[in-house]
Amino acid sequence: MTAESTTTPRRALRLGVAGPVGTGKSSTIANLCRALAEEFRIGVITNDIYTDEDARFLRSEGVLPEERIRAVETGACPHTAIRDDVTMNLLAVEDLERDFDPLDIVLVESGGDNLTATFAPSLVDAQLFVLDVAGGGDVARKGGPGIGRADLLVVNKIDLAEHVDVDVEEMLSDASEAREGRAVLGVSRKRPETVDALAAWVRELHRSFSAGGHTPQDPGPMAPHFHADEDGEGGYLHTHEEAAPGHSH
Ligand SMILES: Nc1nc2c(ncn2[C@@H]2O[C@H](COP(=O)(O)OP(=O)(O)O)[C@@H](O)[C@H]2O)c(=O)[nH]1
Ligand SMILES: [Mg+2]
Repeated sequence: MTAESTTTPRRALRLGVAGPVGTGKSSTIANLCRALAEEFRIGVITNDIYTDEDARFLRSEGVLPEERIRAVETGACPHTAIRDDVTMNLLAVEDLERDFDPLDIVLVESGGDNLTATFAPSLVDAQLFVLDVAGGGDVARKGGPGIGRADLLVVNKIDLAEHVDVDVEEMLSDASEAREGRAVLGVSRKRPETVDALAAWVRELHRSFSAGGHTPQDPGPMAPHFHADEDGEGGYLHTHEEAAPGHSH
């Protein structure tokens, strides 16, 4: 066991939530707020490409005071804002922490895209990667930095597994193998015990963070990926090299 220092961090625990579009990042944040809002003062930053849809969804869920949910509109490349140049997000997080001081936890939702997006450790202290069973049982085996090395992999919507012919136990065990034993949780908002397990993981992370015993891990840079042009014609291949600040298209 590592020794935990007695210095308490002044700021909130910053927890990123990444994963492909539609897997349930916003729902995961809503679940966590519902489960933890009485214990922790929580704030939320959402990242959308062009809209504040996710922030509006979360406000409509009524899980937090509306003003504690803010949107960052990232423009064309949603990953850049959570990985290469995190300035917009860091400012948003710091403003939120200042305006609602003291906050205990700030959840940052990435603009969903594909399997490649991860948060820079300079923006978040820890990150969840969210997959769902509807994306197919194989996806957990495909790996990538988020699936392989995020602090926690959430396999969401396990209530749907039987409808899409996915064996949840097998998917979870494949994921565990791909992650070399790092944490994996099967979750459904329709199964309260799974949401409780997710909340317990965050509670433990917060305890460790507050005790000074948590070290942010970098899942690694994004794999090269393809962006379609806005007119739908053509596109470009795009890399985010670890050593290169910013990137060229
Ligand atoms: N059946 C089921 N649907 C879910 C669950 N979690 C999220 N969803 C649905 O999945 C869709 C996408 O969820 P959302 O949180 O917006 O995904 P995001 O794009 O990753 O933020 C929505 O229609 C949700 O209602 C779940 O546990 N079970
Ligand atoms: Mg969302």
